[in-house]
Amino acid sequence: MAVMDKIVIANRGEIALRIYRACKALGIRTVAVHSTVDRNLKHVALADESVCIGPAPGAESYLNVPAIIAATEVTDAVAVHPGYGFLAENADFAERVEESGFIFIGPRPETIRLMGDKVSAIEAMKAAGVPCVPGSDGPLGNDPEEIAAMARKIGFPVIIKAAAGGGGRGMRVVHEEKDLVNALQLTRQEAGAAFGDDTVYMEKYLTNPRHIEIQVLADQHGNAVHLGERDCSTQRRHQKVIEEAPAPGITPEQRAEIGGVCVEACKRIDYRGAGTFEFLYDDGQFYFIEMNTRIQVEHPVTERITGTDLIREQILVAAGEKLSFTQDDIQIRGHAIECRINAEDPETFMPCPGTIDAFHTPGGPGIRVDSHIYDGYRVPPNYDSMIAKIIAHGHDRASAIARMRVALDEMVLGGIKSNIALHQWLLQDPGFCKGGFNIHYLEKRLKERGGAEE
Ligand code: MV4
Repeated sequence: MAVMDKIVIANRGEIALRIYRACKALGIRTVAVHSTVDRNLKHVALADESVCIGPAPGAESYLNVPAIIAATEVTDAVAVHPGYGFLAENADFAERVEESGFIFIGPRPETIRLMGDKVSAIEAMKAAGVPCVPGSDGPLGNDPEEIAAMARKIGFPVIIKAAAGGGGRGMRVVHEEKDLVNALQLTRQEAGAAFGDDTVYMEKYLTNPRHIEIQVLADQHGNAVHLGERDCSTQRRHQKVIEEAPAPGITPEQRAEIGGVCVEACKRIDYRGAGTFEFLYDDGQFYFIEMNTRIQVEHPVTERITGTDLIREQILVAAGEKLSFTQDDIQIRGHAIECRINAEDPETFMPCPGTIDAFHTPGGPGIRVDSHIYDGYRVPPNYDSMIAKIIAHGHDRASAIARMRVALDEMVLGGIKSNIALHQWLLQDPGFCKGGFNIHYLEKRLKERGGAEE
């Protein structure tokens, strides 16, 4: 008997296929819910059942809560897996799923809500002993003198962030006191317009940090483990381009310490499912900034170095199973790197949808390709431009990079533009190959290269 009878895959693309595969391996039947332009998706063909939930725009299909709930009801499914993006971190959706009598494969709605508000997330994490960036420790008021005094105490530069923001949306760096009040008002206005919540808070601005995140997994019986860290510093305009695990230079002692802190925090807030603690890492210290309550795009690098199947574990803990391993069972083996392959213009980075007329995946030792595309597949213009992820593993970082270079050279992707050349360029960049660079590195190198970056 399978742990669950039937799961609705409330997503599209590579992650929908990834969820389908995990369900299939567990003997769980699947329902693919899809938009009208997504009838040709690979997981739609493979799933036991499929339901069209609306037209192409995400707002009318993958974000259409009543349609997804109805599809779950009519197919007699027991659970919903939200993947990443779309409704994955929507507390109201998780609540609707549970109120309708289904299992939401993710944290409890209250936890999603707690972490969705960055002010309450930081407050909860600080109380749980997680190191945070020095800051306002709560929402900012409107007294200019009080705010100026706070900024002076924290020390310039500071950053004003929207409580409802996150992932790079709704924030502003302030270098001098004279710019403070104006920056605060602008950020407040933008937050109110964008999120319907104008709550803002202040942190010390770390000028050149790395972005390192800790993967956790918790069951519904009070057990939690961490699966080490990922370095996600290779990004452009808040879009990750390459992720890797473990993070270069992080010692086993540092990993055990910060990982242990995250595990304790999970227990303290009664966390359920997979999650990620996002940190800025600067001068040997970790500073918590946000928590992601979903499976992430880059989960395969963690799977590869820990030998786990995170989607499988998400499903098992959602079904009420106990974690099948302890912290001591988790060993970090080798190094893994992920390149996100996007259908985009290599110069302008603009999305470039179109029909794929040739596709050959790389392979060989240590290579994994997570992708839903195939020869003849048409990449629709309506969604994210990521069409594949290549994950390379090796006994160390250098061998993972060497294997990734071979894989990128081997990959054939015809009919559309892609960022494969960007990855090939980065993988021979001396600074990238050295490792341990900060979040501004890629943008700096692109600027030096000239062209797209003004
Ligand atoms: C910061 C920061 C520096 N200092 N907070 C951007 C995304 C959002 N998750 C938080 N972000 C940042 N918060 C303080 N106190 C710099 C960034 C930041 C960043 C963080 C992670 C990855 C890429 C980034 C790119 C620019 C800025």
